[in-house]
Amino acid sequence: MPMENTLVILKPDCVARRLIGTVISRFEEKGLVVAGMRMQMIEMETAEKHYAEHKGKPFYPGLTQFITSGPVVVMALAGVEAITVVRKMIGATSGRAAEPGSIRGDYGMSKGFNLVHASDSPESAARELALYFGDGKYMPEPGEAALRWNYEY
Ligand code: 3AN
Repeated sequence: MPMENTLVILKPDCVARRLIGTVISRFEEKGLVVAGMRMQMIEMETAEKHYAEHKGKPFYPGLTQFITSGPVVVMALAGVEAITVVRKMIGATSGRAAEPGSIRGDYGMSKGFNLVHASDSPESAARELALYFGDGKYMPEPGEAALRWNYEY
C-alpha cells in the first residue's frame, strides 16, 4: 500500500461557482491529506506544458484558454493509493457521464468545465507535482498522524 502524492487543480469554474470549500471537504472527509495548497493564476506557458499530450486535439485551444482564464487552487494531496482514489472520486471527464456520487457527477454538466483536474498515473503525478510545486512548497512526506489515519484505521 504505497503512500502517494497527487496533483489536484480546482479549475476556474470551481472557484467561480464558490465550490472550493465543498470540493476540498470531499477530499478531506475521505481521509486524504492536503500536503500543499496555493491559489494562483496559471501562465499559458505552464498550461501548455501541463496539457502537452492534448496538443492538436480539437478541444486543446479551449482547454488552455479556460485553465488560464481565472484563479485556480493547486493542491498536493497525500494518502495511500491517493492517485487512484482521487481519480475515482472525481469521476469521468464529462459531468454528464460521471456517476452521481463523484465530484464531477454531483456538481457539473459539462465536459470542458469539469471542476477538477487530478493526475492520472504515478508518472503524471511526478511530472505535474514538479510543474506546480517545483518550489518544494508542499509536504512530500505526510506527518505521523496522517500515516496512522491512512494505514491503521
Ligand atoms: P481527465 O481530466 O478526465 O483526465 P483528459 O485528461 O482526457 O480528462 O482531458 C483533459 C481535460 O481536457 C479534461 N479535464 C477536460 O477539461 C478537457 N477535455 C477532454 N476531452 C474533452 C472534450 N471532448 N471536449 C472538451 N474538453 C475536453
